[in-house]
Amino acid sequence: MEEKNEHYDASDIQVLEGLEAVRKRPGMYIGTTDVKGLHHLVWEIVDNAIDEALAGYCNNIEIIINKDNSITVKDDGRGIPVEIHPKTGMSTVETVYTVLHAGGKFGNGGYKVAGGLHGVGASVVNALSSWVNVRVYKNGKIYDAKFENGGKVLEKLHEVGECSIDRTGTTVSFKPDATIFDTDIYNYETLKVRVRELAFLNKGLRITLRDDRDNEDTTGETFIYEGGISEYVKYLNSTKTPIHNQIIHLEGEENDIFFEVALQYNSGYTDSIYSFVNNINTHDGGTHEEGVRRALTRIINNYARKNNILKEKDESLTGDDVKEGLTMIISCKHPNPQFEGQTKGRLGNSEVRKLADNVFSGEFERFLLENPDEAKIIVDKAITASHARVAAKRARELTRRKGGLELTNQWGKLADCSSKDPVESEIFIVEGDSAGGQAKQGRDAKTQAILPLRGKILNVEKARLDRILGNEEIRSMITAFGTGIGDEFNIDKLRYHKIIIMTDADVDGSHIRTLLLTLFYRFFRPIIEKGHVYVAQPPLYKIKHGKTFKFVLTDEEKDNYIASLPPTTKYVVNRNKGLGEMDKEELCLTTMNIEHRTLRKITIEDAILADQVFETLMGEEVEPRRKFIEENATYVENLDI
Ligand code: 1YM
Repeated sequence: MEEKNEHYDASDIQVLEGLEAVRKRPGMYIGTTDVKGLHHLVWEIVDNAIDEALAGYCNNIEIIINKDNSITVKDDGRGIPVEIHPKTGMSTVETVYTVLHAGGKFGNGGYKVAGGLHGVGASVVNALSSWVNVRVYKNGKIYDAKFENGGKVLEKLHEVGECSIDRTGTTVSFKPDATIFDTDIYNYETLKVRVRELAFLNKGLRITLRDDRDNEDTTGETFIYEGGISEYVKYLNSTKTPIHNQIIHLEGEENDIFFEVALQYNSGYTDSIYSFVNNINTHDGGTHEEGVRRALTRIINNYARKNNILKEKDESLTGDDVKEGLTMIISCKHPNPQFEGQTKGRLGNSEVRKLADNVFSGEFERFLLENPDEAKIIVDKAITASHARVAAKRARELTRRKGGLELTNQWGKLADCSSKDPVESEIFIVEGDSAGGQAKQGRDAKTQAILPLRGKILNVEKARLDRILGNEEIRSMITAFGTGIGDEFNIDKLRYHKIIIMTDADVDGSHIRTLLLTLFYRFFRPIIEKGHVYVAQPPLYKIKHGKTFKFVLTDEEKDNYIASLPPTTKYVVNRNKGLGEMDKEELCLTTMNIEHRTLRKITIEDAILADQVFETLMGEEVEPRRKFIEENATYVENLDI
């Protein structure tokens, strides 16, 4: 301390005590001292540059990971003020970098970040670094200040040269203190994800990220998005299938609170809704998100009713219905945000709810009126979601009410396997009581469960999904799976790792398969995605000659087999129409026995196709149905039209 210069006085003691408090309890200031905390330091410095961009003075930010794992952040803003600050007697640069909570006192206006106030993070970074260098370009001059060992002044702010009068900005380099952090190695990808996000959230701001550790000649990667959050939505939807072309972008401002939303629906069933306040992700939502959700639900309902898409008797669409397949970014810039909740991930300002609702409803309603085609797509999507929701609820109630497994051996009931190990357990869903009976007699009772379905109840064209879920065998199937359904679904509880659909090779069989795949796709999608669903392949032909016979799966196999017989051989070919045409030994040997059978694994594409077939078969209009069946004749095998 003796090395300190003559300016050392009572206020300096306060300063050092302040920084010492940060070093004693770093968690209180940056959350953790693991790799997350290490990266947090970068954002504390970058935030000051972003604030300068939000204030309208900075267009370019550069972040460099240096060879020694120190970080450099540069901006082309006004430069941190250099004059002596009346309260501290130090330059403002030093004040910002050594006095805790300094920023708020000096920054006038602007948007404050989550941790607290403008510029506050700089002193925290200094306290947790082994050295910090600050360079300011301002007034045609270049100034440096240097700190070491957790914020002790090594060189007070002083002029080091001259620059063009147009050249302004701040460059900060720092090396995190290795005695405080668990690791001192920065991860480029971690930085890149947030840099990209910051570029999306601040349209037109150019941010470059560079890693000099392996090679100093790299130019790094530059992120700049003139479209802002609309480009964010486009980026998020790039791996999905958008169902309308336009990305809807709405914005408004009131009392210095700036609010914007971008959204686009995709064909998926989950939503990707992210909200931000002053560039901070509000994981737990808050008033800005509530305002938008409320307005979105109300406006879509109003539009659907006005245009008679939703009839008087119809139930209203819920918030869940209108967010299915929705990709949306909500961004709010607020001069005085109140962050609430345990992780401060929720915006609390009540005035924002009204503002968000007003801005969103006005602009979104206008969009729907001006774009009737897109409006129809969006409303239809929500209505389909509401049907699925009602069906899932009904199914849940029904499976709950019936409860328990019915493990009796009567027709139409599940014959379970004795193994409790899902990995080796299989369930055959068999069309028809007679084939079901045969399968039960010939199965390997240890690992193979059998559930017969009575075909007549499953008249796909006439039954709606919710009615199908009311069907008793379907319900025992759902109960047997063990996973639950809808939002209670849990794949870890699946009792059989192979679910095998075994149906006849005719129209009814094809219908039942379509129905089951649709059902799985809508309510048990992960069992398809994880590869648990199969279709059994019963032989198509039985070729008899003398006392021997041979089962084959395809026409090609049949022709090859016949060609391989000696020339005078007499043979008879039977086409297998149904499973019931085989006796139980034949069925089990050819179709169920692990050694001899062929199973086809169902992919998500198979299931999507089945879902479309189902939708079209259910449709009220005859012409599209007819056309669809013609075009998909190979899939909807042998369907008479
Ligand atoms: C690489 C990090 O810190 N840039 C930066 C910081 C400030 C300003 C400009 C600035 C702010 C204001 C006026 C103001 C800060 N200034 C302060 C304080 N980049 C980086 N660029 N002039 C310049 O807010 O009025 C804190 S941060 F407090 F001194 F104003």
